[in-house]
Amino acid sequence: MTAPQHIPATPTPFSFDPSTTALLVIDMQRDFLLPGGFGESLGNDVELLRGVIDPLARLMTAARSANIPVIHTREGHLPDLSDCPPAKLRRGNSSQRIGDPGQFGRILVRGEYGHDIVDELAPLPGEVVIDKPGKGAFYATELGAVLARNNVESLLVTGVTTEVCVHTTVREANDRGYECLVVSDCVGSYFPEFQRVGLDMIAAQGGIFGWVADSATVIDALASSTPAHTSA
Ligand code: C5J
Repeated sequence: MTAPQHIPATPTPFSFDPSTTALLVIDMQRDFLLPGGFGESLGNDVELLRGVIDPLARLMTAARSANIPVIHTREGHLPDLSDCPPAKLRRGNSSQRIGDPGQFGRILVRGEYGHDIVDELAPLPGEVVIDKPGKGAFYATELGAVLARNNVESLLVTGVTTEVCVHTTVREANDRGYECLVVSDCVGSYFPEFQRVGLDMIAAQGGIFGWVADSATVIDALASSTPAHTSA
């Protein structure tokens, strides 16, 4: 336990103890972010997501320097798709479904090139990578156990997409009692309107799901914090 720190945030300052905080990096995968990948094949402008890479890389460096564990997630499925509900398989573009061949291997299938995290944000050896079959990072994963093992109470939440996997995970985390700060320029959506509204929804009603602050503000706070974690 170290002294609580405060990050200027919306709707109020975010109080956190660095020794019980983790940085969650959601689904920064090639399938969503690379030109020519699954996300772009659905008609999306991947540049809107790629803008997250640089600030998130800086935030990850700051978190590692403060000994705050960095936990990565990847959305995807087993090669036989046995963990993908038929309803999820049927969604989306009929010519580009989960498991179909894409430019970077089978779409959202574990072990394929496109399923892995972009090079710029590659996990360091020893960092936890959670493979999740759903939108939420808690559903059917070991994330809850990892957080409990590390005494984590607060999450700095980043990744893509803001309104889908980030929001679902923040809502799951709230229901499990975690305090969540969503880092505004380290989450991304293919839809500018969803990005704006997604962030507004987090902090509305006095912080119904949590807090929002930008990466420069969070990095400043981490730089002046007293670290205490040793591993994830
Ligand atoms: C989506 C995600 N958007 N990681 N996945 O399908 O948000």
